[in-house]
Amino acid sequence: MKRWQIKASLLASTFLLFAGWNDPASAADKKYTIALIPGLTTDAFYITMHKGAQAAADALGVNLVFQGAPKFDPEQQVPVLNAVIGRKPDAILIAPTDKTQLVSPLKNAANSGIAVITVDTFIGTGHYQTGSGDADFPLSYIASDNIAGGRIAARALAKAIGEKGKVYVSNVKPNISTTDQREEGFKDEMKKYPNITVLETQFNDDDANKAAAQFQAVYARNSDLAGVFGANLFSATGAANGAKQANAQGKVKVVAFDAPQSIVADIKAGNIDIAIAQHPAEIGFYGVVTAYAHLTGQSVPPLIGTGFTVIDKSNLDDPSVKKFIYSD
Ligand code: T6T
Repeated sequence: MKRWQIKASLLASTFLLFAGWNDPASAADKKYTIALIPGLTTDAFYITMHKGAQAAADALGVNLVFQGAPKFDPEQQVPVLNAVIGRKPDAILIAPTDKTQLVSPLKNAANSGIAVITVDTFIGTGHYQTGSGDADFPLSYIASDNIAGGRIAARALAKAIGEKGKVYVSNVKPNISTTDQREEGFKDEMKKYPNITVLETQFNDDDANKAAAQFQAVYARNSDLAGVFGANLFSATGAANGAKQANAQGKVKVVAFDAPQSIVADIKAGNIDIAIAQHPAEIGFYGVVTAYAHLTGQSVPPLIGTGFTVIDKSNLDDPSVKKFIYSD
């Protein structure tokens, strides 16, 4: 190699080295930290969401932190959120446990430069980046279509009870976006069935034992009770347990939202008729991908919808269905 050739190649490599410092591509080489704050840590729904998020984080070389409270409760979630904000992650993915109580703590996160995305649940109206209202600042909302899910539940329960009789919704508590919308979709769809009466909703505070006791109380007042819609994992599990304790399993039909292993076992045993599985792994996966896209300068959609898989006795061993059963 001639001397000028050596000089030229040295120059070229030096240039490349320095160009790398300012090259936007090197921004993508930065190790981003994304925090995922679930509604609560011990729920198979969020455990499965975490798995999906971790798969995306591994693929993208992102550092994923999973931190949450042991109960689905804004009073416990806000201190967790504040601790996470203190660690200054690049982005926060959060399932807010209340539509209004999480607005101001999340605004603090956004004001300190952290990208905020909500997964599963939303704050405000769930319409983000509209330029109106005080809760449109999150970049994106990634979730199931919960109104549609409530409608699916209503149709399934109506069919199971021969389109007549008394039913009620076992629900968590008001002001949670997901479960509010499921109840709304369910009740609206039930208007199409004139011979079905929807009794007063029973709120269980995400406590399956309370949901079981409520089943027994409603059944004691209404021996002709035909069905229950359990609007989330603990509501459905509790309703099915209540039916067993009251010796009403099979007689009172139960439609469950969510599909952990235990609910699938209840379908096998005939205690639950149908489970509407959400796709929490997809929610977690797209959550991380969306945050990463934003952090690396891409535009992101304000809403990403994931689907459902309806599970009953006829399909629960089908591999294309089985993959949507939640991990414990
Ligand atoms: O149904 C899910 C979730 O979508 C909801 O927001 C809260 O409850 C679950 O986590 C199930 O327990």
